[in-house]
Amino acid sequence: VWKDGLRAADDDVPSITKSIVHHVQTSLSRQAYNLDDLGAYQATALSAKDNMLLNWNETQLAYTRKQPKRAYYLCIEYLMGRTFDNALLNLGLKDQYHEGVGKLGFNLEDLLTQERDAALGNGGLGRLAACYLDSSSSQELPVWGYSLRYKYGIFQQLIAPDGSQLEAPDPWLEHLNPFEIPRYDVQYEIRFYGQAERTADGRAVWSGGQEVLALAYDVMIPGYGTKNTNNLRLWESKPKRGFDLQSFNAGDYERAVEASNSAEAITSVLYPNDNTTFGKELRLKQQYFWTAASLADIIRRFKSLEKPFSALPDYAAIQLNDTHPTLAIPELMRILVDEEEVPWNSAWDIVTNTFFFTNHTVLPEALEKWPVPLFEHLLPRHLQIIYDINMTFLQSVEKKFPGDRERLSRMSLIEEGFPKQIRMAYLAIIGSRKVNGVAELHSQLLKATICKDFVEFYGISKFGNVTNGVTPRRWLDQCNPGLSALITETLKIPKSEWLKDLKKLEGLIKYADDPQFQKKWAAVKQTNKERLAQYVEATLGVKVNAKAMFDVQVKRLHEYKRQTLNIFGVIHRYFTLKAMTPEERKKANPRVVFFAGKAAPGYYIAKLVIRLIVNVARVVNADPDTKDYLEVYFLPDYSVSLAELLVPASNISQHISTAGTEASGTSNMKFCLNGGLLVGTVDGANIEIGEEIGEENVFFFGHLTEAVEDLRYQHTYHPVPIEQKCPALAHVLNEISAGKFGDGQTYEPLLNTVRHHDHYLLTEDFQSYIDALKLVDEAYLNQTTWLKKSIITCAKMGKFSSDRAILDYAEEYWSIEPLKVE
Ligand code: DL6
Repeated sequence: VWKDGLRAADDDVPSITKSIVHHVQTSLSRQAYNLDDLGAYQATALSAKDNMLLNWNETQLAYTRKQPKRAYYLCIEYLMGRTFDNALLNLGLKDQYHEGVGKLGFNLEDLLTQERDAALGNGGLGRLAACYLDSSSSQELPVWGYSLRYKYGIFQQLIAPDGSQLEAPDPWLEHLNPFEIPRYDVQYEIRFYGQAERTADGRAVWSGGQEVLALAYDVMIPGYGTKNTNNLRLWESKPKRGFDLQSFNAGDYERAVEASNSAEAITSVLYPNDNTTFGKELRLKQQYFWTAASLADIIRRFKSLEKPFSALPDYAAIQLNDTHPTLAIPELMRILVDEEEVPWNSAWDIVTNTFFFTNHTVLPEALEKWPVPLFEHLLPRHLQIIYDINMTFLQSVEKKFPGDRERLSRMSLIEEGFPKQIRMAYLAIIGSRKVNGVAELHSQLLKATICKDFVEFYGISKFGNVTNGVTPRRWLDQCNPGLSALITETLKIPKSEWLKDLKKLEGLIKYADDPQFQKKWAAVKQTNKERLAQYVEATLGVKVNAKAMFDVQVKRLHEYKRQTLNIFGVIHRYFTLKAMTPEERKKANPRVVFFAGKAAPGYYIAKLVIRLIVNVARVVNADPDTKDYLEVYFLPDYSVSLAELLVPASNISQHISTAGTEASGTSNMKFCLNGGLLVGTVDGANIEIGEEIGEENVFFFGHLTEAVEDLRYQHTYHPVPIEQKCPALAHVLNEISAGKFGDGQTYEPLLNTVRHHDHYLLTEDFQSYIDALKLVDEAYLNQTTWLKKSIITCAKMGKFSSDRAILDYAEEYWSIEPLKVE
């Protein structure tokens, strides 16, 4: 029996309390009478896990029995956030657990906050992967994720007394993790270094070097309103042989544990870089360790079907999420050619029909290249394979474009230089069946830049677009229960219907002008703002004016994302308010500006931006003249959980990258889905959001992508002093220099990025940005039209459900079909 189509009816409250108490006494070996919130959370989560396990087992059994084609999503980051609340929602057991936990003297909301975020990702790329897993289960698609079980996730961000970012480790596995299953029965040996000897038959033997073990941990991914529960398999590195007994016996303990430390180091920490490469050997080791273990697992599963290797593409689609897993291409060639004795050409056919590649950025600094000497040292056989692939590929290019030597050198997998470098994106393109970008503009830019030669070589049909999406379960229902309830009540259909078919939100449009509905809509937003204000008070000890407009920019700190434009805009606003008489000020729209986000620890300029924001906040918030009209906060340690508080509370959010730099953006989708309006440039998915909800509901500003190249040229070759180009911005920069917000010298390197070259074109966009913010103020004064915009924005966001995106991948790329677990 299923209630609301969501769950088996035997999960009643008494059974739930019984199972929680059982876990307290057995799994935790504790007594119920002196249990704290942490213990109560662990026992309750273990009880929910039992429920998930049944579904997970049945799902895996169904896949094994019915042998559908499966997709494997290889992503080096999964930014999962908390699992528990999502698990209860997807299982349809939230109310029962609420009551059951209450009967035991606890409050479910308190227990939920005991869970630490699984922060195994940096930003958009990792969070997208997490949304896609949720959607794959919810859409009953046979998809598994593969990644690494980092012992330390993204660092915890602290703010030092001088305002700068400090980093602390994130030991997220310190306590029991109720949601993972160690699989001691699933282990693979992975080799590094050593020698590769070619044999006469075109194969090779790779031997020697270091061998480590990959041990699997499974994380269950429950679907919403279905039993289907997919799997995320995370690999942990282990030494193959505990420690070196000989050294140990000789009393050399350091040496004895050296090998084991070096093995364990592979999955010890997530690299904290977003949209930039990090050419370290350990990073390359991580990439190979993960792709080799995942492929070994996929091939073992395929071999159990007892089909010829030529059938691999009929049973497996492997998605390369950005270039990080590109080593899977030469690794599959190695397995097929060296181990399974498949002839080279047949192996290449199999490979190029199995892999799919998504690019997530056109920023040159994020394009992965590995120096040949480093690569050869770590993976000697893979280098041979890459050279062989390159030779055959360049021969075919030569055949199509005879005598075009420039083209050959442009398209080669090996970039000439000292040292030579391997171009991973090119390897991913030529080794994949299809390639896509993550928003319309981004996919167009890809075809015109990185992929241009490849489009000319392969034809356009190999290159497509899948616009990103976000899961409405976490990013509406879970984070904004008030809005979810209002939507369900208004649409008069079960929640489970619109949450799985987000276009149904369009049913709200007819209420957009209804004063009663608007009132309820506004009340939900106000409650969410107060909830955020309480959080700020609890963490920063300051009272926020929750009646003011909440203006939010939260994302990784990056020059291209232009948090600088925002903070310079804030300073400009502050000066404008200061220059007003008290009477004039009373007409101003009070605004609270929130920033949050982490900077890569080695990214000097990004860290300076944080420092500036914190110090501007100190000055502005302490000024009695302007305090009622402008507040600024930098909320430390941005995370998925913090986003779940910020997103529902925004009146406007800012997505203001230089045109052509943000591949898509996904938080823009989350804010709009929660009825927050968007201030943005004509970039990434902002454009498609504008197309869906109507440009009149978005505050667009700034130059278009087509103008960017020319403007940069002007800045380099015909620079105009900033005082002339943009006096308002020049004034802001001069005041910072003069020490208005603490020692001006500190910020000079940051200010100089704008004064000279201005690669991200702040001077070009500043005035139109200020004008757009002015329009926001005017629009906000008329709450009736504002609320209408807010309602329409939410109602028209159906396209941006990750369910739509994952179905696009399933149909247009992977050719997999839903398989319902009965
Ligand atoms: O596609 C997900 C996300 C986009 O929304 C962002 O616009 C884009 O910046 C981000 N890209 C990366 C690139 N990572 N690497 N390497 O994170 O992807």
